[in-house]
Amino acid sequence: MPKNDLSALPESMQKCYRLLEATSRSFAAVIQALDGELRPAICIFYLVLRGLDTIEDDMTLANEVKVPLLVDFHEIIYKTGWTFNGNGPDEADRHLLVDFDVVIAEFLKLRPAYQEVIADITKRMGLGMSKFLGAQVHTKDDYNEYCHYVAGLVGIGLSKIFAASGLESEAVGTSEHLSNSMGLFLQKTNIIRDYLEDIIDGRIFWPRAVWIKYAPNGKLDDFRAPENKAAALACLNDLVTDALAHIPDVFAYMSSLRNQSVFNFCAIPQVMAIATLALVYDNHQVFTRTGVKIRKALAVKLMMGATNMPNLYAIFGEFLANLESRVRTEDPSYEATVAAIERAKVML
Ligand code: PS7
Ligand code: MN
Ligand code: MN
Ligand code: MN
Ligand code: MN
Ligand code: MN
Repeated sequence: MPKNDLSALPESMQKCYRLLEATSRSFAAVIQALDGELRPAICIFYLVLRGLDTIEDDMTLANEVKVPLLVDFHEIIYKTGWTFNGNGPDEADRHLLVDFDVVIAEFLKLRPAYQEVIADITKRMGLGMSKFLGAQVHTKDDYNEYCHYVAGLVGIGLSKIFAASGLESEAVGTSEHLSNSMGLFLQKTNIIRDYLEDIIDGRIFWPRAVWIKYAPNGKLDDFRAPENKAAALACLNDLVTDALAHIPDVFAYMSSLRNQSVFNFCAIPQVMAIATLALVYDNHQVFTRTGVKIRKALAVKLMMGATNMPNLYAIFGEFLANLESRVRTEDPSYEATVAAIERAKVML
């Protein structure tokens, strides 16, 4: 079957691909390009987690309603006909849950090996999300733990599905530390970039142990004021430096892949993340406007280029050199940032 001909599929699977296109900014094309059984399995995995994240992100839901939904979501995906009429971060996400019965119908048709991975990851992510509804991200360990629940587990689950398909080695499925790092690099980039959006929504994911070192009056919100620009940039650059530390694991994981469609699927979010980290590094716009994003033309260039290890190294090398050219000796993280860049560059 040609990869974009959906007409031979059941109506409910066609509907799932339409929900995927409506809800994912960057994943729809790469998921539809995956080989064989991975295409429906990863599409459904995406929609299940997008549904769970829509509940997490729904700030109109009382925690007494939200917590049981998050914790029980791994059982909900087995309930034929279940739907939910709530308020997602946007209309497409809300609509996904209104039509969630089709996702469940297609989930139940997947091979049990895929269903078990998806249910296990959904269970652990829902529990982790609920734990952090009532807890703050105090320490760096908390920060790594939250990112593990919402993104590291995605990497671990994806890797187990890749291995179960036979398209990737068993080792990919068992290297959980590297899979976790793949997710943490994406999630930390998202959290750093979304400083203002998350504050406006009443959520804080920046770890207190880091920002308290810089916030002049002990409030994260202080970084928005123009007079606190130096402190804000110092904190931002500290967090970018922390994220850069995952790059060696990203290279090790990517080097272990052998299927081209899996490689492209994994590489594209990673190159978008390094480009985003370079964009936000030492950039005061993070504190003054929402939606700081790489240019569309750059995104297209990166997506087309990230197809093999030499090209992946070349793309990362370019952004690492750009970062290195912009470090300031007055920055409190200066030495740590240079060290993190050097540790990544020796692998190029
Ligand atoms: C199953 C393809 C490729 C080994 C929906 C892809 C929140 C950054 O925090 O809503 O709400 O602002 O912007 C994707 C590892 C996960 C991590 C995750 C599922 C890469 C729901 C992506 C994506 C692992 C939990 C952006 C993690 O959402 O975030 C599939 C390898 C979903 C990946 C969340 C965050 C994604 C994210 P927030 P967003
Ligand atoms: Mn979320
Ligand atoms: Mn979200
Ligand atoms: Mn804590
Ligand atoms: Mn975000
Ligand atoms: Mn995110």
